[in-house]
Amino acid sequence: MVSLPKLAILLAGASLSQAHLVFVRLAHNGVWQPPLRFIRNNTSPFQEDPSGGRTAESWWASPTWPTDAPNSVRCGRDNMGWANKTDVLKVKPGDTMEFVLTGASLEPWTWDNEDLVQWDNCPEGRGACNTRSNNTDKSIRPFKVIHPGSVIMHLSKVPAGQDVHAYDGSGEWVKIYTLGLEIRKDLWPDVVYWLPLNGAELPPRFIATIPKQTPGGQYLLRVDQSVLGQYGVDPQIYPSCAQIEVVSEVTGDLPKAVKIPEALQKDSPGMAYVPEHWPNGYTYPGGPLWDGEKLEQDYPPHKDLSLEDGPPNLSSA
Ligand SMILES: [Cu+2]
Repeated sequence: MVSLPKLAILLAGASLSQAHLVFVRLAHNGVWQPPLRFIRNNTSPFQEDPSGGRTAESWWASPTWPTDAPNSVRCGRDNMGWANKTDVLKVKPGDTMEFVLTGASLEPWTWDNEDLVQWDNCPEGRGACNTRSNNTDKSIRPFKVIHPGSVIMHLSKVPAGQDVHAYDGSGEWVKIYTLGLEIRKDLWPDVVYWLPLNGAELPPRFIATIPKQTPGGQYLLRVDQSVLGQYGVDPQIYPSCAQIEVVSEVTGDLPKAVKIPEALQKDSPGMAYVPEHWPNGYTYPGGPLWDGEKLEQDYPPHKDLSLEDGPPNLSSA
């Protein structure tokens, strides 16, 4: 019997109340853009889910759930209501795209308060911080990931004849980025280390590359931290979508991969903790990963360890 990582247990309660997050800002080739300029996001304090489902009315940073309205799962509650107010960012294949998140405690209507948030001159070139208090642990807290789970990014091409401002994401999505977990034998028996969570310290950067083979055209670029479902609690979804136009000589379509919300249901691969598959049978959520050439199953690099074999030899770890 494999024990669930202690950290996940400790955080399961917290994740429901205080640990929510929203990706609010992107950098293109390392240049930070104004918050939400290219990202559809409903920054109203209270948001409606048109399905009237589990999140019929939610606080702005509350999670989306797999059974919420399809469009809420794709790009966030009421994202179509904001699509027309969102600009389109021109990019090229090979360009990098980075996203930064804020926590639920940093509401958009407080963003002009410099005691809470800085958007410029942040340490290490990050896209959000609080520099008033020298970036101490307290001040970076709103920018942490406080859930176990992967950060993933997908592209969905706008169908011919449509404009990205009107596209609802009901077509195909292909994953171009995953930051998931590492197996750290020195943490035995809780060997699963979620890289976005980073022990609840400042998270790593979330930087994807637009694959060189990406055909020209308009796309939604979706970023999400899908929180692992466990103990009967459904997975949580924290999607944001940027509107981009890829300027490229390449023609055609992306490989067909997944539909959303179908690929992000609670029984979909990677969305929930499954004891008999943990961790060696674990697959990341959101379908296969496309590197521009190959579309491949997206696994963590954990095949070297079987928990059933007992503690690893730490001297060789
Ligand atoms: Cu949360």
